[in-house]
Amino acid sequence: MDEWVRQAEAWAGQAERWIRQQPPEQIYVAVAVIAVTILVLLAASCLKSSKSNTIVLSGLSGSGKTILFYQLRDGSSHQGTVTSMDPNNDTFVLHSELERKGKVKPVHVVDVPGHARLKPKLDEFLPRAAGVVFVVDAQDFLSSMQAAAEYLYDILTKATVVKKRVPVLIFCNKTDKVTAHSKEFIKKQLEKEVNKLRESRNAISSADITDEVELGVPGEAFNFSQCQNKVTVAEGAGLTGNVSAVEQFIREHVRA
Ligand SMILES: Nc1nc2c(ncn2[C@@H]2O[C@H](COP(=O)(O)OP(=O)(O)OP(=O)(O)O)[C@@H](O)[C@H]2O)c(=O)[nH]1
Ligand SMILES: [Mg+2]
Repeated sequence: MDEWVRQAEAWAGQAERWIRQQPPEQIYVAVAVIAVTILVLLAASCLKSSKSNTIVLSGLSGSGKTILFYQLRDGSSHQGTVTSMDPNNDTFVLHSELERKGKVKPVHVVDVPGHARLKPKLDEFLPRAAGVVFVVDAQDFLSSMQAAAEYLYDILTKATVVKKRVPVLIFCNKTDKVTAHSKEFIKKQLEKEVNKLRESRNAISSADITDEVELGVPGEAFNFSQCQNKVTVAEGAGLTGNVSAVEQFIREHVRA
């Protein structure tokens, strides 16, 4: 043990002598480099921890956002809901992860009602979204298809969504019903409708266009893979608790 201490002292002495032999400028540069590196590492870790944990649930009225919100938080549909008049806004650990051991990061979930009057609320939450879930009623899809496409178009052309590449999950809900349409069908129809909207808006004089970002590739039929942000499609049913696709989406974009 003594020998080890002596050896360490000898090394320390050698190091001290070597440092004394170096020109002082070199020492200053080395200290500055170390300090800057520490600062950069600290800033990077702060940035990482300040990454948003907000997931926005959007979609037409009646598509099933509030039931989905309850399923994610409580693992229950609370025996039905009424049309929401205010956003549901809560930070919680996903119900499906309550039993999980180790560190689980809570998620901030906002359910923005589909009522037209409350649409501006979406602009309040989109800038801090780590992801957007766009809920579609897969059972009653055909009658609400145009309105759903318009709402989705509005989200996909928001500068905050495109520039920050906020991922969007189109969640085809109510697939517990046998008459529900498949996610493939819904995806195709929404792409067609968005394409129509894009063409009609491009035909309007550019002075009247309110879209913040142009969608798709000019001259090509629109499809979601042309979006700069990732747009994916999944299916499930909030009412029966089949929401694993949404939970997976959340975990992908809000790291535990
Ligand atoms: N069969 C079935 N019905 C569902 C499902 N999810 C929601 N519903 C029903 O759809 C209706 C609307 O659900 P909500 O969650 O209130 O819809 P919302 O999107 O919050 O509507 P707004 O608050 O008006 O924007 C309710 O009667 C639900 O019971 C589902 O997965 N399957
Ligand atoms: Mg609601």
